[in-house]
Amino acid sequence: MFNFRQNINTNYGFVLFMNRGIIAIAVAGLLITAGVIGVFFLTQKSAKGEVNLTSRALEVYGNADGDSDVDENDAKLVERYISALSTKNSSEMEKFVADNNFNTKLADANNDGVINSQDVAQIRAVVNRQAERLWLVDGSGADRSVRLNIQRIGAEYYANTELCLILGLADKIVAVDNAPYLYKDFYFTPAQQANITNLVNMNTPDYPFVNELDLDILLTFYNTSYDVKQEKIIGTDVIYLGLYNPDMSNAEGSNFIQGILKAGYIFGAVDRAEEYASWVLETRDKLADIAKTIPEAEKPTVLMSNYPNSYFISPDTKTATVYCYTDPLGQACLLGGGKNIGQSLYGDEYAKSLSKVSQVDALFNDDNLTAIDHIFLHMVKYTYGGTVVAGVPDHGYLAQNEDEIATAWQNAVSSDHTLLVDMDPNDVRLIAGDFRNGPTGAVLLGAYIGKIINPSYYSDIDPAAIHNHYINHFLGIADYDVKTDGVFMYHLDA
Ligand SMILES: [Ca+2]
Ligand SMILES: [Ca+2]
Repeated sequence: MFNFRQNINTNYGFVLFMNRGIIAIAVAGLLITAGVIGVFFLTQKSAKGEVNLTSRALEVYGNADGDSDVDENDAKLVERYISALSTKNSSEMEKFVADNNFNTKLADANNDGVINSQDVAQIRAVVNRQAERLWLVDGSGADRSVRLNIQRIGAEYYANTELCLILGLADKIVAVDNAPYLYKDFYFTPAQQANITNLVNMNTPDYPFVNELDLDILLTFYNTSYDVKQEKIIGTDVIYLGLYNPDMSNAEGSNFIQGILKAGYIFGAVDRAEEYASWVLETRDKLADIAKTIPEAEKPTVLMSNYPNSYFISPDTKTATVYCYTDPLGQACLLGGGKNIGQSLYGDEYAKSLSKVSQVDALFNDDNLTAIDHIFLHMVKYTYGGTVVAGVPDHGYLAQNEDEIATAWQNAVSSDHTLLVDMDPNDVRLIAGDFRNGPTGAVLLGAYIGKIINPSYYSDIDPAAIHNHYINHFLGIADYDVKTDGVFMYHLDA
């Protein structure tokens, strides 16, 4: 077996302008809209041109001033609050809270219901990594605490595994479930692989087996059976970070960005987490800035759908999924300057939905009202349940050739699919599940889509370079180049 992690870069260079949750970037201009639907809120900047990574308080206890970080400013503010308590009356205290954006919930750093000097000490201990535990609000909105001495990490599915790599934690990962385990030659060095156990199916875990692994923390993929996992896996902090729904239309307000930043505090990699979050936001802004310059009438119409369980894998299936506004696939379409067919099909429901299922006849009739210019078909081969989906071709980081995907593509566009006759089959593409199931939000896929469907507008965007930067710089995997390695997107002329 070959291995891409021969030269792992553990000495991450931090961006020089980085500074605890506030990133100064020299970009002029602000957002605004491209029609009522398809609005992306671009990065909000202060009067000084600084960027906030979160539009709401980072939900880590100790964040007394309600910004995007926990730092010495929070400790000082809690000291001032305690001191004010002894001299001010209640209306003066209300003014203090309002004037300082004082977050009375998060200021209680040890979450014991009282704000006192112990919280000041806890904040400083969080900052210098001396705290025994950290309290935070998880991706489901529930209070949790985690021990900070973390040596043995379990990570579920691609997003959590890749986030751990981004934060430089590969040496501490001791268990992943089946899907990332099958990617081990891509993710891990041979030495790291020797430490890693396959958790197999974490949708319905084998609890005695998981307990034997003595994990300090388990990053869970989704919040179903979250409480059961916490109860049954003894002595392990089970945490749902909330990476599942990135919501690039309002990433600063999303659990996705919050989850990345919270992981920085859990694992002692705050600068790295902030660097990654800011890269996602900057890349999103770059793409959205281009998309908004394209006149609505010029935007190609795009169907974001999937290959398995659909009309595209078997014409006997009469329905197809249409990914809508709130799904990362729908958002990638918008970041690439596409008009999502779901908008005209579903009206108001489009903006509220992850996906809907339509009869194929409604998508591919000949009335020209629903003409589709491009189709992108998302694929998942290895599921969270530890299964392999039948009929889905090999794709992604470790795919070694295009044989299987070429056959699948021929199937998807074959003459049996008579309703596709009005389309150029080369405008149908199969896309790797990695785009949606990793922790990149919609930005990687959005860059690819923009370059394909609006090449002149996205002429300065180099999707392969963005993807390689993600792999080489953020995942820390050297000797990998998406121009020659892996299979991520396919049509006949690819
Ligand atoms: Ca703060
Ligand atoms: Ca307290």
